[in-house]
Amino acid sequence: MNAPSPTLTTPAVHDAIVIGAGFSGLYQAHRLRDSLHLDCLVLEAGDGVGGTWYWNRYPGARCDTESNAYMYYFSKEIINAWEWSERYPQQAEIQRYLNFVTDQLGLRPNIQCNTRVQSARYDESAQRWTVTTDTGEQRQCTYLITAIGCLSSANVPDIAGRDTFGGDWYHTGQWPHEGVDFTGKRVAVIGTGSTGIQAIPVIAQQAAQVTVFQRTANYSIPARNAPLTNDEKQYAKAHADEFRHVMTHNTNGHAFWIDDVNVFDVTDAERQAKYQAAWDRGGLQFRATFKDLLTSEASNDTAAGFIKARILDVVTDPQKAADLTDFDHPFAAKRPPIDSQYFETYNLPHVHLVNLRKDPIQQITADGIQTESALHACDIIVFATGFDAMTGAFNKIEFTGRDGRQLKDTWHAGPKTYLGLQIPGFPNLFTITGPGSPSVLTNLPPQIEQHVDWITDCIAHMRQHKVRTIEATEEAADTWGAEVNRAANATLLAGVKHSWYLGANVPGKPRMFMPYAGGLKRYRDACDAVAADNYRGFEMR
Ligand code: FAD
Ligand code: NA7
Repeated sequence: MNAPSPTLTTPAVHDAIVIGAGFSGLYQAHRLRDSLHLDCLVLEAGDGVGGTWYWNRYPGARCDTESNAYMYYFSKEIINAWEWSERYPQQAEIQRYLNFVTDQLGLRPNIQCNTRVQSARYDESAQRWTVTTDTGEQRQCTYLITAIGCLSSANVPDIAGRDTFGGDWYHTGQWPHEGVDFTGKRVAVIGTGSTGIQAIPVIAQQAAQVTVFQRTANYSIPARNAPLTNDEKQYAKAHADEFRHVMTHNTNGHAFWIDDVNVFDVTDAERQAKYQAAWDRGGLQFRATFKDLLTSEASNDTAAGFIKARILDVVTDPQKAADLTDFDHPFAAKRPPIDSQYFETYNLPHVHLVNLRKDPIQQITADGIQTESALHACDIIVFATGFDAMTGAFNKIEFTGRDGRQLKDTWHAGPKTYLGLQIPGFPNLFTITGPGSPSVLTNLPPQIEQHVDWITDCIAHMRQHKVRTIEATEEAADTWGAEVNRAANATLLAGVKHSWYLGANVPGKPRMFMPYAGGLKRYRDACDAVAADNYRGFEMR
């Protein structure tokens, strides 16, 4: 879908430029334009709005967050005008939702699609950013806001021989808009994260043969997706304020609380009953059964054991069952997937599993994937290999800040931010869901609203006090970095050394725990306290 480009009369100098037209960019543009009355332009690489839900069109793509929590809550009008059809919305439905919001807010004239920002340079004398796009166009602005997504830079592993493959290959995050026909095809799927786990059962319904290449065995909880009943739809609207309250006052941004009880506070029988009830209900809420699941290994072992037993109940082939449950990390210490018939799919005779820990990939040949023990012939390879998370989209833009400093140098040893909102040396550059914010560890829409509201209030404050520039100090960023480390080390998450939360999935990427694991409520309180204390840790000039 083509969004109209601004006309030639659009001035080349804007108050604000927002990069990206997903959940973040759309809401940010609305707030800057409609609350602060700024001239705001959104530049988007894709041919339409939607961000993640514009790009990730692989079979089975849907949200793991329940629909009543995967939406904006800032407008009652929008809440009441939109209706989700399923417990977990599919990609196409979320994309429709974001187009609907774009139209409701009348944002299209402010969005220029098919425009990838290549560089952004700060001019200290003019106190402006100059943004250069892939069309060679330059635009300037006082405030530059990145809404470029924490999972928007595809990670396609550079496996030897990839370019010699005679069939077609696709990455799930760059899926062709016309779709892929798997009928009669032999399909190789590399990766068993949330995406692979969603895609594999759907691909298996069409393909003649599916071979899954698993590097790390993954836990998964049944999603138990279903159409929403009219009662459920009405309940969600009638209780919107309550949902919003829960989502903004808990750790994870979802519309449920984490149970305030530890694993060993209950008897074995009570614990099993709680796990079983959560398993039967399905979804990410399984993680909320006990409050110490992510802080105590012994407690986590009980959940891991429960899940393993359920998988063994399902998978009939003993070798597949052993490989699928050969876990090497605590439950939910990496992003926990939820699924529809994932483990059941391995009972189909045309679905095979290769355990890469025992039989690593050597190369891709013209005919398929060669592991140590065999050539797995295929017609299509699907890379469900995830993303260069949190910093990947930043590294694709050449940011030059004050004194000519380059972002890639500043982040040489890992990302450094203050509250995940600003980077020392880069005045008036704001980052939505940047590294150092909770980002991928929480449900994202409520966090995005919080970031955008904070940034908007900050810019309003600057204008009210005739402040031209704001910049995080090095000291504030260092102190916040220490807090991000402390929060990670208080959980089991930081101990999983091969996790993408630490950048371990991308060769050569500095290892640093990037998201803030202290929870959304604590994070919001920290941001509010900084603002209330006259933007402590920022220099305003
Ligand atoms: P994005 O949606 O990633 O949008 C960023 C936009 O910026 C993109 O459109 C991109 O094209 C554009 N862009 C990037 N760089 C440039 C550039 N240089 N120039 C111009 N444009 C640029 N989150 C949840 O909370 N719950 C879920 O269940 C969930 N499921 C997910 C499933 C998948 C498959 C993926 C990939 C992510 C999922 N997420 C989920 C995370 C999801 O990314 C966020 O929920 C949300 O969509 C992020 O919105 P955003 O606007 O911040 O970023
Ligand atoms: P993930 O969670 O990063 O999963 C990627 C999968 O691909 C995971 O199983 C990886 O194994 C595997 N992988 C990555 N690189 C390779 C190579 N080189 N060889 C073999 N296997 C590889 O990405 P998803 O897209 O599933 O999910 C990301 C987010 O999107 C998630 O938060 C949801 O919100 C949706 P590993 O575990 O690294 O050993």
